[in-house]
Amino acid sequence: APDVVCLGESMVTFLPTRPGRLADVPSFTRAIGGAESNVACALAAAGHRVRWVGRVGCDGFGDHLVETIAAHGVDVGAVGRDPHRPTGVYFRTDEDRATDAHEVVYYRAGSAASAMSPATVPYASVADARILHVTGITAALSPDCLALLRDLTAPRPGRPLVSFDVNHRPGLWRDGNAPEVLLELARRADVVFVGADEAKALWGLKGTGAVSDLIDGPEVLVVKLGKGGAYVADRRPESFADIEDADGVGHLERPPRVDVVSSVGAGDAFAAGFLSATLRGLDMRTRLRHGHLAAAAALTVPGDFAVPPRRGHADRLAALDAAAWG
Ligand code: KDG
Repeated sequence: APDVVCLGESMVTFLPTRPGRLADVPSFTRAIGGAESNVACALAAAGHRVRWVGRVGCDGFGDHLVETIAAHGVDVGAVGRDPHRPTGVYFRTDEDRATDAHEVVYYRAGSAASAMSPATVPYASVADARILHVTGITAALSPDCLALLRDLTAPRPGRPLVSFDVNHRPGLWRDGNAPEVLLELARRADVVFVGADEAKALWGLKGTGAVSDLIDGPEVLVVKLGKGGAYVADRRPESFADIEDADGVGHLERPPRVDVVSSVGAGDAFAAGFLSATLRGLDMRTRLRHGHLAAAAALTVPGDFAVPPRRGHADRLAALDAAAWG
């Protein structure tokens, strides 16, 4: 049985061969993207048993995704193939280093993955995992995909622990209902990852306390503050002893300083590092540090995914004293 099942759409990703406006970029390099399969590949690299559940077309791009993700050591046996719908694709430009702004265009409306539903993805494909990792991207893909997320995360006996990354992608939400849908899904999860920037854009919240008050369901809430670090609120009663902050509600851990090449995929890497350390029963500070280390790997490559440091290496880096950390 897998330690983690990651469920969501993966896409062939086209990275620009030079900076500038999308309108001016003459050629692109093929890579792969997809928040959930990024998490799956990083968890596999950290030595965990991982399954990716998604849906791709019966086309060469679908083959490429399945083969590449499998080559990272992820079980792809439950990936669906849709004979009528294509594999999703997306293009992006380089980030502006000062503002992080970049252009993204998705060709994924009507994709194979948008046909994921309770009918096409059986609960059995996730039921045997310890953790089910999903994100808010799936909620925006189609009404069927949202119904699937609601079905898989509904309370039921023996359900895997649900990890939910809010992953607000404004370009995918057409109806203006992202704030309510993403809050509903976050509240029913066990572990939630959210960027402070996302919480501000979605719910007008400022400050980790406000986020923690609004998203009041999950036992573990991680609020990511970018260069400011990541904050965890741990509400499991038995683990309050871990918590070191003066206010008694959480812990902030700063990231190592790196020269950022592209921030796309850093959140996925962070989630993978944190979940890996969670599976290993490590304390909250160490979970945050493993998140930061995996994120640092992703931040320093142009693509959406970077292989994180191996487990033993990450353990040694996480054990460096405070001066080595931002
Ligand atoms: O987190 C990185 C993802 O955003 C990227 O790989 C593509 O899944 C993707 C999306 O929907 O934007």
